[in-house]
Amino acid sequence: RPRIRVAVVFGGRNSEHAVSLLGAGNVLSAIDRAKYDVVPIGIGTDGRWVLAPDDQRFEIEGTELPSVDASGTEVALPSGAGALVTLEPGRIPDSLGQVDVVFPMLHGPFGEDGTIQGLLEMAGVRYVGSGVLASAVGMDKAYMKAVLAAAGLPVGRYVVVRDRDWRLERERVLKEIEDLGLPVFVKPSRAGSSQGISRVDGAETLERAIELAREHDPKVLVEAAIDGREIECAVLQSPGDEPPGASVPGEVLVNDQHDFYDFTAKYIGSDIELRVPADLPEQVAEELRRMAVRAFEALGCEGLARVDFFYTADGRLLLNEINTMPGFTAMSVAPQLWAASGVSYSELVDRLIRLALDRPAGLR
Ligand code: G1L
Repeated sequence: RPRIRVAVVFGGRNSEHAVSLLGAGNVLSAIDRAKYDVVPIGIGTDGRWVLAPDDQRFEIEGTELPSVDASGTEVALPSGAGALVTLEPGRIPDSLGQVDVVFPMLHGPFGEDGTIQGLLEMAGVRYVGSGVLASAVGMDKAYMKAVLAAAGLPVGRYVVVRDRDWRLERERVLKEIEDLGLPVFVKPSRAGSSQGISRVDGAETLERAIELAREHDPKVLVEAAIDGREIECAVLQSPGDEPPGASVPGEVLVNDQHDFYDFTAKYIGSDIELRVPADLPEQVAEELRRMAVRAFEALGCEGLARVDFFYTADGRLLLNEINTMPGFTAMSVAPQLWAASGVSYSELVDRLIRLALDRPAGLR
């Protein structure tokens, strides 16, 4: 039986380059080499695609974050079968080559926002994880909230501040935000990370927070703060016609001086703790898992997603967000939740690849 060729694509021109490499490094180590031939493809911070050496260990050294080594063999082969490509600004690849399946591990703009998925659709190459629409919706918090709410799922109150509204109708926008009360969280609507996010406790810092978020995205989301425990659940597509499955829920405990679950806390510092399973009444855990699956289906997700909730003191569950490309090192939340649910990291990687290979071509 011919071995299956899997291209793992990682890196990219965005702030989460290093996060992507850490995840890709873990996938490269966990992937079953007896079943799969692996083609590691790195995208440098300059946007160049390179065929990376397969022995690469992506680790944080001191405070130095890992980055794609641009000295790798540049991926530039003729078009048609067997071809891989160089991606330069303003040029799209001729072909993504002779691989059976691509495992995209790219965060943020040009990664999890549906663009690489679209590129792969056009090239007729199968890939792991959600498709174009779910990826794009999952990347844009304003649309994500709208889709979740339209599916009847409980989301917190929020205001979307679009570029034009902010420039021309600021007073009206500020009034609308006032109705959310304080504190509020101000976030770029689309951004791969926690960058540009701030918590606003007083009206005098709101405008500054919006301006900061606008440095990352002209579309900004302002959310009413929700006082509740942070519970997360991972949803995994099932083979065939079986409905997706939900992991045991876990609770994220942030135990430090960080203002909230910020970029450093999330990826570099180890000052967050995941309690698995979350200490919840049985019916609440069951309801949460059902809601997680409904969220997955509302966006039309595929493969894996992580769904984040708030559980309030008065016993309500609210959906905070769904992440179609959650952190994916073996120690990340979604893999940990599946490990606690009986699916090891390497099994998870294998299941995701098989789901992608089994995916029918065309519309779904
Ligand atoms: F398996 C999926 F769904 F395809 C998948 C793909 C990528 C899940 C999670 C990720 N995560 C990432 O690519 C990352 C950018 C967070 C790096 Cl770990």
